Amino acid sequence: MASLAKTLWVSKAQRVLYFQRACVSSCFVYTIAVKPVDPNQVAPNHKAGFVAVIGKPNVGKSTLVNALVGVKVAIVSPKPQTTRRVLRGILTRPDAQIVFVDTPGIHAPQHELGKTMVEAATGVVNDVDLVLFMTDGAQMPTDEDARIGKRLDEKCRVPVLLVLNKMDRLKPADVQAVTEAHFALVRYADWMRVSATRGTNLPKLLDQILARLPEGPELYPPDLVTDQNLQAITAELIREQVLLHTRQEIPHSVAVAIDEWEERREDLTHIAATIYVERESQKGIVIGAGGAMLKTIGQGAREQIEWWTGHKVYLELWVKVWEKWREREDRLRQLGLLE
Ligand SMILES: Nc1nc2c(ncn2[C@@H]2O[C@H](COP(=O)(O)OP(=O)(O)O)[C@@H](O)[C@H]2O)c(=O)[nH]1
Ligand SMILES: [Mg+2]
Repeated sequence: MASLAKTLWVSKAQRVLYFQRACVSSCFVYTIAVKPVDPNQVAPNHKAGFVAVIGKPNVGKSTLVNALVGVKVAIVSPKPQTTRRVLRGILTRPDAQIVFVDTPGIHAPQHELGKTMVEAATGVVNDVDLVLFMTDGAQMPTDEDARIGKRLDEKCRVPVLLVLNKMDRLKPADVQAVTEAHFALVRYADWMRVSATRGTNLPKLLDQILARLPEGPELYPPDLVTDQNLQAITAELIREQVLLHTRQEIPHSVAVAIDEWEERREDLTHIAATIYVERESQKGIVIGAGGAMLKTIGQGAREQIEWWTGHKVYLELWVKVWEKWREREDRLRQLGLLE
């Protein structure tokens, strides 16, 4: 798994660009090689394609992508707007390769960061073979769901599958009214009721997806589970721990950057990362009394980073204040949240 995570693959027509990371002190240098795909090796009727998962914040998009890929490629939290950028999770089977495109939740943005997140999410809709429009199927739909449905009706030219998630929470008495209200969200779409956390109906959903994908060779190498490199995953895993352990405005005010990445020994990677917050008071909360909170965050993240690296990690965390970073394009660029 470690070697997969360290490798970043990008597909382009029939060719795959192979990026291999080399570390030079704290900056990362990429070398590029080209590996052509042999069309003769492709199984007959093999399917391959991109499937975007879109919807309002917190409906379970990232949970679904993780469940279908079988590896946690996207962080998840009960707080809205956890996913900040588009990322891919790749499921490879003998008969198909499905590239799931996880997206930030579509909402009415209140700052520059929110704007770039919503633009990124809506921008993928016509770059894929299929759109999964996910809603919280345990509740009546909201105006946000209706706006997304309308946008899909107007703009989306690829098939849409309506996915009603969180069926484990749907009360039997509500089934008919809630389901009908969700059907009214999009003009025409097949649908599936699922529970991403329990895995209910996911094999059926996969069958529905496969039926709508084109035939073709693999788009990514078969052992790759995500297009993110290990530094990006690490920054996200640290941010996830902050989301889990803090409340109120902190989760939205936090960004994480990797400052140093050094493989000190074959079995030990030294990582230094900075957690950015917007105010001094938030810095105090993230550090906690006697550094207790930062320790908890570091421990939770380190265990998961070690799963990806396959060996020990020494994680050094710093907390710094970057006032109003979410409003500033230069900061968003530095964090890789804006191209
Ligand atoms: N009960 C229940 N909770 C779910 C389900 N799927 C996701 N969740 C929870 O919903 C919250 C948001 O999930 P996340 O995947 O981050 O949502 P996203 O913002 O749409 O990507 C998390 O607390 C998940 O555990 C589900 O099928 N049932
Ligand atoms: Mg998400």
